[in-house]
Amino acid sequence: MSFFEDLKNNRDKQIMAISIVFFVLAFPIYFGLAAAGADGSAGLNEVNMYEVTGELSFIELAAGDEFIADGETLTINDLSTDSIDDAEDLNIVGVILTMSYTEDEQTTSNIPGSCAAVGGNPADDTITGMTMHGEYNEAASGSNNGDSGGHNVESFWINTSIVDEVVIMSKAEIISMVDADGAGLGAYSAEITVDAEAGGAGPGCSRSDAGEDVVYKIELVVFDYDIRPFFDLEEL
Ligand SMILES: [Ca+2]
Ligand SMILES: [Ca+2]
Repeated sequence: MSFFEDLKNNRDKQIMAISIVFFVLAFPIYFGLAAAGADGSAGLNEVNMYEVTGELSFIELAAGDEFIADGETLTINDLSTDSIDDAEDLNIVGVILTMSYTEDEQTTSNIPGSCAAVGGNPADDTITGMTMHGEYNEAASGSNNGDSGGHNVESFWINTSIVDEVVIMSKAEIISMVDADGAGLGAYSAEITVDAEAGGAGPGCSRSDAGEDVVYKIELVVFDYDIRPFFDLEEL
């Protein structure tokens, strides 16, 4: 028996078929009306329930690997969004300086090889990074814990608190919070400072710490946002 013949004779299947047709028609109509109400004629200033989502991407401005002497500062200058094609079309919302480092201390002794025997431990070095862009400066310190480590400096000039959230606001308000509106364009620079500490050593042995090797990367953060009317499916 074909599906249609079966359908003619089977009341349950008829009800099911009618229900399917109803929902197939009803859902697009409901969403169409709701979307029109929330989005279309309502305009930018109408307050509604919106879901704020988006995707982050990163553009490398600079990267390197430098030995920075104890007490010295490495300055990374002359960075600019002028080096990026169509930068003005991108929503550049922040900058991230990523650093990683190890530990290098020298042990010396009058008796060759004796330092390995008498031990001693390295002392922690402090590595401080800073990003600068117009009025937006951010700094953060990390430690190699006498071994290795890494940390980031993250600087954002948008309000990230509403990203991936459902909010009751106007589209204009949301845009003012997540759109950098050109604030990410222009010059950038960064600084990395090392404060090295030498650990203790056993008798007849001494330790020194001249600084630290820091691997760094400076990236712009681009946020491609999406503001959609939000419908609570449980309320349908
Ligand atoms: Ca050290
Ligand atoms: Ca060191």
